[in-house]
Amino acid sequence: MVLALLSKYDINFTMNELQIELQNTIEKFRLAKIEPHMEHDDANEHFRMDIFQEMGALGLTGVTTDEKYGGMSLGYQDFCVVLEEIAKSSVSYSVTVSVSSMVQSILQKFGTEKQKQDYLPALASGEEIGSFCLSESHSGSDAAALKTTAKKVKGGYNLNGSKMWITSAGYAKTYIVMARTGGAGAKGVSSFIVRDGMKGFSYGKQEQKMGWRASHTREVVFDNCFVPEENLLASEGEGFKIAMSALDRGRITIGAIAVGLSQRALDEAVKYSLERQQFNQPIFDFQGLQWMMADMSCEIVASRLLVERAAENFDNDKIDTKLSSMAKMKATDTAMKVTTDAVQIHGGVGYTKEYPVERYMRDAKVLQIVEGTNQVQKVVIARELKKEYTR
Ligand code: COS
Repeated sequence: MVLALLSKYDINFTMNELQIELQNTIEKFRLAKIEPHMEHDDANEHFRMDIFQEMGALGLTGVTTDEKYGGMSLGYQDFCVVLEEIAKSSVSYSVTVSVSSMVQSILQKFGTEKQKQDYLPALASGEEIGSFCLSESHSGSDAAALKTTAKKVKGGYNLNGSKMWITSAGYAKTYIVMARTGGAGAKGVSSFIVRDGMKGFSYGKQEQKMGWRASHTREVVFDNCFVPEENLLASEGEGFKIAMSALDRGRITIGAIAVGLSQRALDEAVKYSLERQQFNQPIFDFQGLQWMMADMSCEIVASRLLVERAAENFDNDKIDTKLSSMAKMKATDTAMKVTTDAVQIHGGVGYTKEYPVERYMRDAKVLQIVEGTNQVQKVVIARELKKEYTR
């Protein structure tokens, strides 16, 4: 079976036994449970909580969370294998898992014991989803300019403002919200745990998106939303650093999702080009197409190795902001290029909904934008370079 062999060749040479087992389990699951719905759910912007909860039952929704709180206590290299495999069928579900896990990583790193016990088990088990709220209408790349305020009042804080483009908003239950408790800039930002159903917390418009259509993206609104003191994470003024350090991890996981998407697009392109005949031969036999697919394959392997190395550093407690940004940028630019080429190789039908590659191309675009645009990644990489060279 050409497709399966291709899909696994590139990856197996660096995977350990546990990762191979994880990949096999997820492959069976995604082909049986996710793949059959994707066409319909993409067309109808439909998210299925039961799929997420089934992934939870397999342990996939709390991979890096401590066993003590119901997670699998695995590393980021293992988590990348998980996300990559889910993304081969659905970027939407892979992203939902990734963002919910980023929320868990924040709670695990910065939460008090009580906060961990209160929120982690439901998130790790997949019973609930977590959401990360940093961006606002006027502060996307310039995250430290956020305007949502958290005013100190008796027993807690009153939140006012709104957050934009929030993944899973509406069906997530736990939201990590960055809001301003102090003056202008990064040092005035704090992080809070906000729960669905809190008074003054509501949902704004749901975005109509080009891709990631089975995952909802929505505005969240705070109108005198009272958040008790015990929901502050770490201490006042730490919020921006909490968000940035979470993004160091999140960017690696977006890279892993991009690798899975790219691999699937290559699988489909090779399969189609071996079947499609023109001028009395499979179009695969034309050197022009062979070179395209050779380049696609090479870029995917390079991206995967970069993502793996970034994840390995995290697993070894070597926080490497520069490598996270490199992995995100390289893997997502690769996904955009590879999915575009996959459409090209399919020709006219590639542009129609008869084949899934048009969805892959739409899903790829936003990977270059979320968790910091790839232009922001270059800013981060350049700043780290400057630090290294002027130390
Ligand atoms: N980990 C921990 N702390 C970090 C950090 C990181 N990765 N990056 C920055 N910080 C700290 C800095 O050390 C600094 O603290 P000190 O003043 O105590 O040294 C503080 O945070 C402010 O950092 P900086 O001055 O670099 O902030 P800038 O306003 O210049 O912003 C960028 C930097 C552009 C890199 C940041 O705003 C960014 O990443 N923007 C993109 C936002 C994003 O990804 N949004 C997506 C939301 S989720 S879809």
